[in-house]
Amino acid sequence: MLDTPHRRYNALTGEWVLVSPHRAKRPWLGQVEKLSPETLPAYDPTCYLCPRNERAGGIFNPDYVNTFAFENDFAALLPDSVDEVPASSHPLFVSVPETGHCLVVCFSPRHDLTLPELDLPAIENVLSTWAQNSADMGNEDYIHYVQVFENKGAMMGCSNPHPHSQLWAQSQLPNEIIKELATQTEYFKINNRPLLVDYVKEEHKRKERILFSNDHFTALVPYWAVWPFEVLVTAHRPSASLKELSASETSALAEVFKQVTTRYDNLFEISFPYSMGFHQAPADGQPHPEWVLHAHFYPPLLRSATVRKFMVGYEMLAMPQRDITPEVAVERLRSLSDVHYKHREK
Ligand code: H2U
Ligand code: ZN
Repeated sequence: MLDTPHRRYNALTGEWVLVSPHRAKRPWLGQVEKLSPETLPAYDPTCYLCPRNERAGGIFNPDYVNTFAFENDFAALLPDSVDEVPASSHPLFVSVPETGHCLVVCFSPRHDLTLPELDLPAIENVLSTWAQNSADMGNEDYIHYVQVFENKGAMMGCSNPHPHSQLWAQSQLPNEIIKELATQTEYFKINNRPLLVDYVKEEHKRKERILFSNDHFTALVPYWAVWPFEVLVTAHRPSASLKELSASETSALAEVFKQVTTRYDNLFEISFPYSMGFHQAPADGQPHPEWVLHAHFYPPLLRSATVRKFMVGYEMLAMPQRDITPEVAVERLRSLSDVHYKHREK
């Protein structure tokens, strides 16, 4: 069955993906991506994220030593846009106001160190910064959801190589969370157990798609993965947010992040581009026993450092489609060293 075209159901979004394993061998004469320069300075005087440097509007960054969080100077959401948006009364022209605010979080003062190159305490620091700031934002009265995400690499539209992430807090739930809330709530209603807790247990029984796991978290290429080397990192217990994690859970999550991102970089021996983000439960003050904290890694590369997967044509007009199976993808990632290629002894 796995070598012939088939559809797989994404239990978390309620959507389907078309899998065409036989197609992976087709020749490629299409676009080849440019590689970003590999060696960056530890400090770049022209970088608006490096310590002590000037940002837009003449603000200077502090001489920070760990992580650094600041309000995005070009935020996509504003706290007080309500009065500006005219309400529409026509059912075919619906708009509603949206409010919120956005942070940028630098991982460290180092301009040149991405997540896999940071040591475990530094990765824990990044996780704790995300946890604290998303909890603080979620506690604001008008905020009902906080999205933590990292866009890594120019290929993903990241505008600055200094390793950083963003937090967008908003008053209404975004599309992906609406879908995941519906599927997890429904599953919990029927089974009285969280969907992702059951899913991870079943994946551990099958052992076909696990990339790495420890006591508290598992990284796997999900059964329903859309992107070639997509990874889902999920907690083993029901958990609504990063803030709920104990110290040992935070350490465990840092270890999983280091494992995943190191293998990513080792795959093509480049700084591997991706969009990554956490899905936390809505910050609505309600209990969320159905929710299991998880992160999605969506990397665009397919065959090499320069050939990416495009979500075009059939994907845009019909549904997502993939060539290599999740089982083949995880096997490739699993076979790689967990020592970063830059740190390997020659
Ligand atoms: P991305 O490259 O991942 O988009 O993140 C950079 C963010 O930094 C971007 O959202 C913000 C941009 O708005 N930024 C500032 O807040 N201040 C600046 O001086 C430049 C960029
Ligand atoms: Zn910098």
